Amino acid sequence: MKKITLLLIIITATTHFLKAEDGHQLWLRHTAAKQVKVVSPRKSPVLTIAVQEIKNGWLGKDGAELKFDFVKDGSVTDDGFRLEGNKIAAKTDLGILYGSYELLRRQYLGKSDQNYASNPSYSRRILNHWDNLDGSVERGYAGASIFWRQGDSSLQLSEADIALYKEYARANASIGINGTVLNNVNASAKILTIAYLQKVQAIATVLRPYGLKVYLSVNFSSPVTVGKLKTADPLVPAVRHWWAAKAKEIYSLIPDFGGFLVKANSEGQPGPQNFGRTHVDGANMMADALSPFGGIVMWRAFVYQPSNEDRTKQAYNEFLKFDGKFKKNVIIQIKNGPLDFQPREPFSPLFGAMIKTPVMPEFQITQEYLGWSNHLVFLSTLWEECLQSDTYRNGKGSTVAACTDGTMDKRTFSAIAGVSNIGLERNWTGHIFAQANWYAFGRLAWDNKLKSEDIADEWIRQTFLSPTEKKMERTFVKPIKEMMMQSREVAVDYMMPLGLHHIFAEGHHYGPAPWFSNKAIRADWTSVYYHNADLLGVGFNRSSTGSNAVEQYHEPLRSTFNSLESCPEEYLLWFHHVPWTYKLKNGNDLWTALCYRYDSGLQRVRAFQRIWDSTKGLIDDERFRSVQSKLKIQSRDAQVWKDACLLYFQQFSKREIPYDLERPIYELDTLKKLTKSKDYE
Ligand code: BDP
Repeated sequence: MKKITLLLIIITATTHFLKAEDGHQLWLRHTAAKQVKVVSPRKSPVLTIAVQEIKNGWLGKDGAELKFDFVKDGSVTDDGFRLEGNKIAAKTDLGILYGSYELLRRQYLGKSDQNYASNPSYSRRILNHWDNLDGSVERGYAGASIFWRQGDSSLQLSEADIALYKEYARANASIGINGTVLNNVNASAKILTIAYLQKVQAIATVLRPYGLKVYLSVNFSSPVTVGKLKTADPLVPAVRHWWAAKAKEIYSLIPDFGGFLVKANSEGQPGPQNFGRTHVDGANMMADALSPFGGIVMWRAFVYQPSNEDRTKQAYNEFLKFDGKFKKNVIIQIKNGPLDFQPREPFSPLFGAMIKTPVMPEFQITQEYLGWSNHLVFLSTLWEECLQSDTYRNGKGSTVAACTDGTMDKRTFSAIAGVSNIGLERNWTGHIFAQANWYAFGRLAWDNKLKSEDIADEWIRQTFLSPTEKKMERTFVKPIKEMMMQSREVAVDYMMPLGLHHIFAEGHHYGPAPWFSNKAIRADWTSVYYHNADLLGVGFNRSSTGSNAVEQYHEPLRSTFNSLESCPEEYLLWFHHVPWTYKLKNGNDLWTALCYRYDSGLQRVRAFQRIWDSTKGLIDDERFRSVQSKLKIQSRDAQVWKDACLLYFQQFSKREIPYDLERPIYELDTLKKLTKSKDYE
C-alpha cells in the first residue's frame, strides 16, 4: 500500500514537473513565496487579485507588511503607480494591480531599488485577435482560436474555457494590456447577433477583474446581414438608428464595452464607399452610436484606392484629406509601415501627417511575414525602430511614439494595437520565443520608451531562470539575449535585405517567390511589382523621378530618402531602383552586397543553432528540444530564401555569386515548385 502511494506521489510529481515546463506558464513561473501581509483600504475584485498575486509571488522580506495606498497627486496618471518601500500607490484599483505585477517582477529580477514610478504611455493597450467564429485564426500559427473553437455549436463557456481565459487575462494584465478585440477584422456580421453577444458578455465577465475590456470587429454591412435592412448606407436614418440600437443592446449586456474595430473598403470588406460615402461618414456614424456609452471606434487606415497609384501611398492619400473631420471618439489605426507588416519598412508617413485626428499604431505580433511560429524573430526591435522613428511633424523629436501617445497634442485618449499570436497550443504561441513578442508588445504599449534589450533581459529571466538566479549569466542570459537582439536583422538579411519587400509566395506569405507575377490579379499583390528587377538593377523607384512616395514625408526626411546617396541603406531598394553596379558605403557593388547579406542571414541562423545547443542542460529538456527543432526549420528555410532570391536575381544581374561564399544547394526550378506552405514541411 505504502509503495503504491509513494509511486503515485512520484508519478504525480513527475507529470506536474513535465507539465510545468511545457511553456504554458509563460513568463509567470510559480515561485516559492515568502510570507507577506497585504493591507488594502478597500475591497474589489481587482484588488482581490492583486492581494492574491502578491501572496503567491512575494520574494521580499519574510513576514513583511505591504500597503495599498490610493493617492490623488499628479505624479500618478491613469492606471499608473508608484512603488515606495513596502507601499504601492495608485489612483485606481487597476493601478494597484499593475503596480503589484511590477513589484513582483522587480523582486523576481532581483532589482533592489526601493522606489519606482510608472505611468502608461497609451491609455488603451489592445490585442487584436484575428479569430474567426468558426474557430480558425487568420494568420494564426498556434492552433485554433481560444475564443471560438466550437463555432456555433456551443456558445456556452465551459469550466475549461473559464480557466483558460483567466490565465489569458492574467498574462495580459501582468504586462499592462487592458483591451482585447475578440474577433477578426475580416468580420462576420454574426458577431452582432444576440447568441454571440451573450457569449461576448460571458467572456467579458471573466476578463473584467483583470482590467481587460472587450471590443469587437464589426462588419459594415451588418444592418443588412443581421438587421435585414435594405441598405447599410451610413447617411440613411434607419441605418444610423440600427447601429444606435445595437450599441445600446451591447452596453446593456457589457456596460464597460470598449468599442468597435472596423476594416472598411479594404480587401473585399464592405464600407461606406459602397454607398458613395466616405470613411468619415462611416466612422462618424458608428462614433455617434457608441459615444453615449463612452465607446470608441478604431477605424483602420489599411485601405486600397481603386487606382494604379503606388500601393504604399494609398492610405495617406485616402485619409489625410479627412484630418479633423472625425468625431472625438474615433481613432485611426495605422499599420507600422505604409505597406503591410514587412520584415522592414520605413514608418507610415500618416503618423506624422494627421494632426487633428488621433492615430494609433497597429503592430503585428503574429509572424505572418516573418516565418510564422517556426522562426525565432524577436519583434521588439522592429517596433522600437518604428516608435523611435522621427516623423519631423513638429520638427526634430516628433517620433512616431510622440505622435501617437498623446504627448505632442496633449491628448488623454491614445491607443496602440498588436495583432495577437495566441492560439490553443499548450504554449500559447507555437514557438517558445514567440511568447517574447506578446510580452514585448505589452511592455512597449505600457512604456513606449523601453529598450528592447531590457525587455529581452526581463523576459529571458522570468521565462527560463529561477528568481534572482545569477549562475547562468554568461552561459545563458548573455548569448540568448544577443541572439534575440540580432534575430530581426538576421531575418531581414535572409529574406529581404537592403529594402527589398513583399517578395513572398502568394497567399500564405511563408517562403520566397520573387518570381511571382499574375496578370489576373491586382499588380500590387505580386512580387515583381515590388522589386522591378531588370538588367539594369532592382528596387522600387519611389523618389521624385518615380512614384514620389517620398513626398509624403516631412523634410529633411523627404530629401534624405529621395537621394540615392543619402537614403539609409536599409531602405535603399524601398525608395530606389538601383543599378547592380552601384557602389554601397562599404565599397561593394549592389549585387555583391546582396549576396553577402543573404549569406550572412543564413550563417547567423546557423550560429543561433550553435548558441542554442550550447545551452543544453541549463534549462528543461522539453523547451530546449522544442526550440532546437524550430531552429532546424529556420535554418533550412533561410537556405531556401538565400538560394531562391540569389538564383532568381542572378538572371538579371548576370553576375557570379562571390566565390568565397557557400554555393546554393537547390536548383531554382525546384524552389519555384514550392508554392504551398506545406511544401516546406
Ligand atoms: C494582410 C493579411 C490579411 C489581413 C490584412 C489586414 O494578409 O490576412 O486581413 O492584412 O490587415 O497582411 O486587414
